Amino acid sequence: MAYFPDVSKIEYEGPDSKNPLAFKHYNPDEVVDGKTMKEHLRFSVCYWHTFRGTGVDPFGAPTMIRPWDDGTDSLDNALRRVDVAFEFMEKLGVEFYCFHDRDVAPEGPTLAETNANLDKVVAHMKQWQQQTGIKLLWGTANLFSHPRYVHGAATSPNADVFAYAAAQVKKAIEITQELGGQNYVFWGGREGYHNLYNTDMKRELDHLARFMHMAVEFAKSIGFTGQFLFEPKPKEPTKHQYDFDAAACINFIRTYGLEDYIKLNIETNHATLAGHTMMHELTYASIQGFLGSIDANTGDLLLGWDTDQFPTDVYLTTQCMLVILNQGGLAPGGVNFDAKVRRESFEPIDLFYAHIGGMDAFARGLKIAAQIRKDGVLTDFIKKRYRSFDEGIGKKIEEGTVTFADLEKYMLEKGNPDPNESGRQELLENIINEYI
Ligand code: XUL
Ligand code: CO
Repeated sequence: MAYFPDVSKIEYEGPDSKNPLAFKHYNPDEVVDGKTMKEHLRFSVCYWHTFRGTGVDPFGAPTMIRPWDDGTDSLDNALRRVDVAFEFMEKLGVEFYCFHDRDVAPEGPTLAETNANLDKVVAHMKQWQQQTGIKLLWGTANLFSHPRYVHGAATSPNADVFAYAAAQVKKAIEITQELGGQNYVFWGGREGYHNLYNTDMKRELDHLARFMHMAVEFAKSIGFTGQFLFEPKPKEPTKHQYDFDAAACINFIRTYGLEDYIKLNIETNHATLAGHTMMHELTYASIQGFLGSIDANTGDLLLGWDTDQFPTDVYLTTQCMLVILNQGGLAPGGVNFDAKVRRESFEPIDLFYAHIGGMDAFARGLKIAAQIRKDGVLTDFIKKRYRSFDEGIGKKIEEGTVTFADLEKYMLEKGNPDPNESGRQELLENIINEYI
């Protein structure tokens, strides 16, 4: 049975095509900078927005028209949704998907029944994976929707809630392994606080670290070799999330001795909520060896919350791809569209338009970034800008062979520093515009 009867496989038709159901730039097997686009981009569809998004907002009821969904929390409905998801992903031509445990299967009255539901749906997903070749980029656990997690999961003051969350993550790692998942994500959920009058921050952070160590130890014990990823976000749902930004996450990971096991999954709208650009977050994570994967989306310039829109801005995707190419790619991570269609875009076909647009925007970003790098436009300028550290006193500073006293002597003899040079920001912005 076809759930998208009016859509056939989305093909690459090139930049001149006017077909809204075709790629203009994403040409999976085209080689760019030594790898195919498919290998560079490793696109992933997210289950929660694309197959569970209802369009509900704080002011209004669900709007999405999803003819396949009977609106119940039944197992049948969940199993049918898997059929829909795989038809969608196959037609779109993405290689990967991601999900939370609770996106795919209904919660039962007990943990045992919930796990049994999950096993049934996972078996169905596994069949579809085998049939289509679509793979799991990452799995994760939803530790934030159920009321038991009102005060957080691993940072809850209630030890039983911590235990429940641990049981849930154990199962989520098991099913991720069962499906051959290449990564496992921790996003903070409600790990944070609303008020410090009632919060023991030190104890909560210690608990969160203990939780992650247990996850890593469990993964090891079952031979799960996927990469663990921590996803920064500064606020929402709590006022202050502990996984605030890349810097805070890396500090947490290092403080608690988790640096050999966990990298970061960087999301655009989370970066901007933290007052950073995506390029800043990617660069910060990458230079320290922590950039593992990305959640591709975008916020809205005029709205201060996590709108999770599909990325269509080619400047943004170019900046992402510059950093990703600089570090030699994302694998085993990928580009996961943690993005949702607007509640006004309620027809099933909008799901295709949204993903096609995001994939084309990233394909363009990839091609543009590869050309910028090939021409050495930024790298040559930056190399030249720091050349005073390539020899003489600068070289000694970098090598750590001079002291404050040596530098004082050097400057007393020299009298004044060599003159500064222009940073040429406007010129470089003009040059980048020429590529875009
Ligand atoms: C929430 C968010 C999550 C994570 C996975 O803002 O981004 O969907 O990506 O839990
Ligand atoms: Co995300």
